[in-house]
Amino acid sequence: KAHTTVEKVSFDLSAYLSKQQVLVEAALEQSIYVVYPEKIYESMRYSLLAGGKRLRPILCIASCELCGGTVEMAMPTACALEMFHTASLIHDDLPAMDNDDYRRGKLTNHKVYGEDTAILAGDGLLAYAFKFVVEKTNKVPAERLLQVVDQLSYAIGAGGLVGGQIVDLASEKLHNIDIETLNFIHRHKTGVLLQASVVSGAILAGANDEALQPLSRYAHNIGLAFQIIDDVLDITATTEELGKTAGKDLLAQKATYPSLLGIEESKLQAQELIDEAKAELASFGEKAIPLMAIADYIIARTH
Ligand code: GRG
Repeated sequence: KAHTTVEKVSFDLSAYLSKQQVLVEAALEQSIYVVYPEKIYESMRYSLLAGGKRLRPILCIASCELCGGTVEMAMPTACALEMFHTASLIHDDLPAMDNDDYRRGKLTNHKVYGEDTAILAGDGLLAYAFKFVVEKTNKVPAERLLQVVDQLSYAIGAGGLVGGQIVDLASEKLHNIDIETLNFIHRHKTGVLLQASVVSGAILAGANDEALQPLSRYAHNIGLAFQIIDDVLDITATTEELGKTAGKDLLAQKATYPSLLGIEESKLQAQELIDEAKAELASFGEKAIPLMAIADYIIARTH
């Protein structure tokens, strides 16, 4: 298979990720200023700049570069993707949803600013993300920008994040959910935005369908693998921290990939998805090394 040859090329992924993270962080830092009414801008900035891996922006930039575009072309969309992601996390953490006190190692938005402001901070980020893409993107034809806006709006709506979240909420009340429902939830809560990240980067660079299709399948596969690994890490971290009984309790409590398939089978399936994702990139040759390495990172990550 073609991807085994590229694996031999040495590529320092952690250096690549840190470099991209620094660029994204700098762009995000400048994306929102605090003006009157200060409270809303402060709360939007609080969550947007609370850290995180910046995976979606990095995927967008990598895909844009793979298709012949530049970092500059992709950056406003990359920032918008992080704004969407952050908005969804703020809302997900609310008492009416997951009711979490901590996110990215810091107090959640509603814990700091109150529930009312946290709802508005999510709304503000959602709206501003579109404005940011339209206003800040340079050197990209308007038609491409329109396609990007189409991709993004689909990904955050009922066809994506919102749709995944509502099925997730409904399934929490059930004891057993099947693997199809679990796949639906993760595909929509995670996969669709990762897909939009990769596809919008490629669109900005002017990629044609021949390039967009395999990239879209790549993103779909890494999205599901990402979630499977997340579930596995949840169990293994709980077992390490609190002992075997706690790990088993967690396995029994929630419908996750490890609880439906077992830990080993879950890892195998994730590896298969990663292999398939990398195979999709074969026709791009060495230029696809960053995206290949990101796929490997998803399965190798430990937190
Ligand atoms: C407001 C757009 C919007 C949606 C509302 C609340 C909701 C509907 C959807 C929730 C979606 C959700 C919480 C998905 C989980 C996505 C996920 C995999 C989060 C973890 O992502 P990482 O690991 O996190 O990339 P960091 O912190 O590194 O960015």
